[in-house]
Amino acid sequence: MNNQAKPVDIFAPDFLRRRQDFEHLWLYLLKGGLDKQTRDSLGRSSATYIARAVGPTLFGKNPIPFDERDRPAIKALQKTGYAPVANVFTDAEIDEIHQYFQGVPGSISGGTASGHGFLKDVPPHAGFIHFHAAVACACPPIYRLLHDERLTSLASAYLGAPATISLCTAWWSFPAPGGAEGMQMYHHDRGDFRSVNLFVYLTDVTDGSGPHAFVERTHDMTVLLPLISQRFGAQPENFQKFWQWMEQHRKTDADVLKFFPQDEVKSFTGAKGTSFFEDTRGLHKGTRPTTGPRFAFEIFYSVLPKFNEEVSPRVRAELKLPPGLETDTQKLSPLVRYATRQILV
Ligand SMILES: O=C(O)CCC(=O)C(=O)O
Ligand SMILES: [Fe+2]
Repeated sequence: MNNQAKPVDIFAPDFLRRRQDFEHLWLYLLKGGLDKQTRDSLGRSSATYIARAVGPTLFGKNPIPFDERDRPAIKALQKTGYAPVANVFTDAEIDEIHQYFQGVPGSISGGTASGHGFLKDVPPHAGFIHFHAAVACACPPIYRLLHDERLTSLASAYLGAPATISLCTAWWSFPAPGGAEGMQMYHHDRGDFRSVNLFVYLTDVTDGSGPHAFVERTHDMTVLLPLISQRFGAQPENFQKFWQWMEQHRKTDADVLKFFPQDEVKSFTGAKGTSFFEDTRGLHKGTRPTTGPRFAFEIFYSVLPKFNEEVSPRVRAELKLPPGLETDTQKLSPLVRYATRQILV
């Protein structure tokens, strides 16, 4: 871990009592110190803790409120790890988002490229351009979505605690030469011990333009353990091999298919606007595009903040937003104000 590279005065009386010492310990536990069973348990406990610490201020004595129409989505998330939802952007908003991201710089990576620049500057051999949350949140349709109380309630009800938006990002993936890299290989996210993502396609996504893929029921031990017990319980060697393999951060497609039949791998193709929630503690990847690029957007809702990222919220009142969007923080619903506090103040 990079914290070990920094000189730390281990003889100082406040060593291990400072905020950053605890953040480093927390990240170590999250990113390698604990097995999945323990990580998921910690996620549940931290949700209980946050619900008790924050819930009374937001909702009084009431449980986390959510729209009854979202009950099936919450159930589907619990059971399979994902849930399609109605398109969150209109076609006109998607056009506006495309326009917006042509005019702001992002981080170019993948293939043999790296650097900072605009979409028009991305070289043909690059794999990605990612736009930072501080840039994305000022795009009016995205700003509106970040403040969508119904979506935030859905995410919170699934998490079991008022959600924190720890990240929102838009990114293009390109059909660059070379093999799958980074998030194009199956992996599980470790942004928090408990989290859920909203993904939105901003271009049409076919098999050739890098569909997102997810291995059903791999997100939470309450569903994964019964599944694997049933599948490999009678073969102790395979059972053990599976859990060791699960802890590897990145996995090949061939290895995934050794443990899971193809029909348990959900591949999300769909027209631009396609929107779905997914618990990315489960195995997933963004398939490497082969025939055309893909533009996507995501919001990462978690129970605790993402400690490996600095908080640098934008000031709402300073954003140049069109009328109709609430920019007075004091006037927001308490849940939305709480959820967006890492990104906007
Ligand atoms: O590009 C994709 O579909 C995968 C993205 C991913 O792995 C993530 O957002 O955690
Ligand atoms: Fe991921």
